[in-house]
Amino acid sequence: MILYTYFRSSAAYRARLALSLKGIAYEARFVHLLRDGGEQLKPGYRRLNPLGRVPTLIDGERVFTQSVAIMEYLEEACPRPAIMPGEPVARAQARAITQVLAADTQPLQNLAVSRYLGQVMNQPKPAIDAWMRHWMNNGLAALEELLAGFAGGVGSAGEGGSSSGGVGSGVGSSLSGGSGVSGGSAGGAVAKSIAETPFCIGDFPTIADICLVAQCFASRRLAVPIERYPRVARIEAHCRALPAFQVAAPERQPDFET
Ligand SMILES: N[C@@H](CCC(=O)N[C@@H](CS)C(=O)NCC(=O)O)C(=O)O
Repeated sequence: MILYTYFRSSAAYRARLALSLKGIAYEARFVHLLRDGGEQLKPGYRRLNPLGRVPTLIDGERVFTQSVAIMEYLEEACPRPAIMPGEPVARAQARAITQVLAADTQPLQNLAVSRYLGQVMNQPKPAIDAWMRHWMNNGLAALEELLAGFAGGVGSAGEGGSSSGGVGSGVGSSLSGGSGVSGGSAGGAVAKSIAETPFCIGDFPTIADICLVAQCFASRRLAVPIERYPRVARIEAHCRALPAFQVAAPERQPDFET
């Protein structure tokens, strides 16, 4: 496989982490987002990735864009080791965390957005940084609350839950603190609380942990105090100590710059 990546990109970091956790070897091709007006915007690269973003993954003749789609493709093409929980409620929880960060947080801090705020909206750098920090804190605060809900047992399988309520009912119950949680039996990962596991959900790293670690990296660059979010900080520290996370870390990439 070939991965188009940039060390500083949190979205590319997600793809690197998924590949690393699955032990999949790949050739890295570097796309410098700042050099020469941004290599991601050149026509050659845009033929692979029409939005002009990293990452892009090539597997044989196939081209994959969007880090979440890439992670899910890798999970389906190479199921072991898994980076998704096995149980439906836990899968929905992992996807919810993924969406909070990949859909509702990172897009607001992206380079294209900050460039637009500066060049088109004439905003000065301090205002742009304040914008980015605002949305980062917004996402991290929501993440912390979601994790607390999962840890408190709401949204988890609980005692003998039936699976009839399905994913929507389980997650809805967790957010409202209700007791009618659903889910299940298979895997049992969902029943684990954060007190028992160092990960977001269950006892192995999933796409939720991948997104959490990548978001913490992006937020630290703007001096957002991750320690304000103790559960997030704890999970980040635990994951970053694991060899598979270390290999994919920005500072370990050949294109790393200080
Ligand atoms: N939703 C996309 C986001 C990709 C993305 O925004 N990548 C950023 C780096 S983190 C990028 O390439 N930015 C270049 C630009 O904005 O010009 C994904 O998850 O792959």
